Amino acid sequence: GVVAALLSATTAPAAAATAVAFSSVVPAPVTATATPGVSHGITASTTIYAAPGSAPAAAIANQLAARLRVSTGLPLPVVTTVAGPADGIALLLTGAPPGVGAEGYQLDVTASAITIRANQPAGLFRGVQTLRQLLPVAADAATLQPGPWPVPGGQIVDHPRFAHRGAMLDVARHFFTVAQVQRYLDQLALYKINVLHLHLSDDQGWRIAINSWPNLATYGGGTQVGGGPGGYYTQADYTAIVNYAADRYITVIPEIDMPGHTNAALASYAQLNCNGVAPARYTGTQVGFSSLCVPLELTYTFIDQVIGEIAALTPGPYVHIGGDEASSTTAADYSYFINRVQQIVAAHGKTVVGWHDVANATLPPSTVAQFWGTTTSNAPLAAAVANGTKVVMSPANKTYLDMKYRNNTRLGQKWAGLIDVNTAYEWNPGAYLTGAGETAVLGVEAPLWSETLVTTADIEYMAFPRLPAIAELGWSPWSTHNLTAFKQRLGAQGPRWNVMGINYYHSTQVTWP
Ligand code: TNX
Repeated sequence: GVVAALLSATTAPAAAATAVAFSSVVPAPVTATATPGVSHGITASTTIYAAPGSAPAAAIANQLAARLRVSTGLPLPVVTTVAGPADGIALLLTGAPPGVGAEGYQLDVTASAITIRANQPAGLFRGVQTLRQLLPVAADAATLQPGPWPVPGGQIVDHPRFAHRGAMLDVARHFFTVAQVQRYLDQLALYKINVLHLHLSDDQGWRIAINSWPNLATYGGGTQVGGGPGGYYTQADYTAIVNYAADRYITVIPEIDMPGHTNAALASYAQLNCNGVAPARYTGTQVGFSSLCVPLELTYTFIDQVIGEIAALTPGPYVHIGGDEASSTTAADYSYFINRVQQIVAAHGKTVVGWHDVANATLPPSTVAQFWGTTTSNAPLAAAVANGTKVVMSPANKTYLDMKYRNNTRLGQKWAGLIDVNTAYEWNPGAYLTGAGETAVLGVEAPLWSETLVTTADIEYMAFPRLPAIAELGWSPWSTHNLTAFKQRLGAQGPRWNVMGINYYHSTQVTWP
């Protein structure tokens, strides 16, 4: 079966000296069957064929062409006039196995052609990411490279295990610019991540302009951990992020964290405080000290207007309401508050996501709970799941990209433990949390909290190489799960990160070529 296919692919002779192993793809495909001795070279005569009549297919073809022209210098014309497989690279919306769903694809590499077939454009996009990993590392370079550009022959049939494969970026503790977020989106796309969860507000900063409450961004966004200048996204900036993500078939989930983690909002508007007094802005890293004023009716007008503006800017189905660490809110107030906020989000046509703490309130089955605990059982969450709630798995001791790799890691925290590659990879999201089996799990997400992170290099150092481990847990069938094989494939990504300029932790648990 799958394992045999992967093993035979591993031992197949390389089609050319510079060709990559057919089985080196991360996340591991469902099936990968090499055709020994066969390869297809991308050359000056290669044309990229996009499914006729599909603007998204043409856009994906143009993205691929633009990327490869930089490193190969080849013309790689894109045409939309040929329906069938032809010499070159064909991106087709016909002939894919129905079972691969909306994001799956079939990739065939023969001596004469490379063909990706999918049911939906999203599947073409994912298949193109696989094709990129089958090209020599130099294809990922930002400068002209000599080639040649062989792609090893064979067939991959592939689709995701889970619908939700996310990464969270905390832009509140330290602000990151649109360009920095876009760079991260490029990296997420390589590993078939399909959700970017943006943590847009916290005690230390409010990061998105709200027209009806302008001080949130202009004052509440004006600092960050350590007291730097902070920053915020204009609504046009946010839309630019959403669109850039959409071009990579990534859905943005905006989070406004409440009722706790709200000092930046409370500092911006005195009238939101129970005592009518605005606190000072906060630049430390403590949690749990702030709360919106639950008995105050203005609180819900505020939330309605904030969620309304954000929902209108967000094409995806979800709005994340946080709900974590509300230790300055009584249990009764917390339940009342979460109940009202769920109704507000629903009124704006969106589905609620909350950190699993929201299971302490009453959840309709549609509310998604994001598990961030460090244990494998949680009674309120299990009760919500029994009532139909789905779970996104972000166990902090496995998926938290802000945890240190080891004691002397310069960045990060260690409250949930040290996390190196073995720990990040060795758990089964569909069989981890008591009462939340495979069918209750919507997917996985790797949060990156930014108390200690300031630069793009900092983001990358914490995300790589652990993010691809979480991405594989989200995409690949459990039958392919194998730590030794994964670490070989992961190691092979290192040279790609080198040519792409991605800063990564050279974990001693991995052999880097
Ligand atoms: C806990 S995880 C938090 C965040 C911190 C993070 C640091 C969660 C829902 N809340 O406020 O940034 O730990 O690791």
